[in-house]
Amino acid sequence: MTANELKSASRDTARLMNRSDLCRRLVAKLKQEEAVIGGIGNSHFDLWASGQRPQNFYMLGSMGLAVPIAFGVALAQPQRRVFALEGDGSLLMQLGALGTVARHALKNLVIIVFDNGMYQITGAQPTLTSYCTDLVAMAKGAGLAQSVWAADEAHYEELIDVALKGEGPWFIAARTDQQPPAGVTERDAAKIRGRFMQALGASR
Ligand SMILES: Cc1ncc(C[n+]2csc(CCOP(=O)(O)OP(=O)(O)O)c2C)c(N)n1
Repeated sequence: MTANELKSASRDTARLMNRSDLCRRLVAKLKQEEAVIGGIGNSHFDLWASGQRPQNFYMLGSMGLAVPIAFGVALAQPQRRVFALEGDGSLLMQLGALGTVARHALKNLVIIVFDNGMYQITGAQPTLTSYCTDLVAMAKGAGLAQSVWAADEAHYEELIDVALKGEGPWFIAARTDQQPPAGVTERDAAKIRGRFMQALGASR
């Protein structure tokens, strides 16, 4: 089954879900040392709070880098399934990455965007998605045919199951609420990088 064969939602009909809950649901399904890159913003906080796997990387510095980092990992390690978790604000800052992902069509790459319509971590300033911008439409326009809005939690889980088995790249968008993250990442960039590279067998 492909994502296109699953029921689809639109941004307007997608249920407002909770980012911490969605991170926990994802992590609970990981069994094969999949890599997960949590973007700056609350995505990496909730990834951290979902259980600290050494195959998780937590982006502390710049917006928009979860997808490029995940792309690099997926390119270097095609046997490993790689997830990028990104906020809508950060994704909007690095939109060109979607075209790069589409052009290379890595089968092992999954992008999950948590769209809360705001830059929540810096004070809840509204992003473009709270006005008129549809990230799934943008991803499709960038060439990512397998782009879908998750209708609700059960659909989100179905999409993750498909993405864990089927050929990517996948772009899964979830509308999320305004709840604060469930934890705060340890702010030690060197430790985060070292542990991640070691877990991926990429230490120098
Ligand atoms: C290039 C860059 N610009 C601005 C910032 C400051 N900044 C850090 S996180 C963030 C908001 C992130 O918003 P989003 O990705 O939507 O995630 P959310 O906080 O809503 O989870 C901002 C403005 C930064 N770290 N890097």
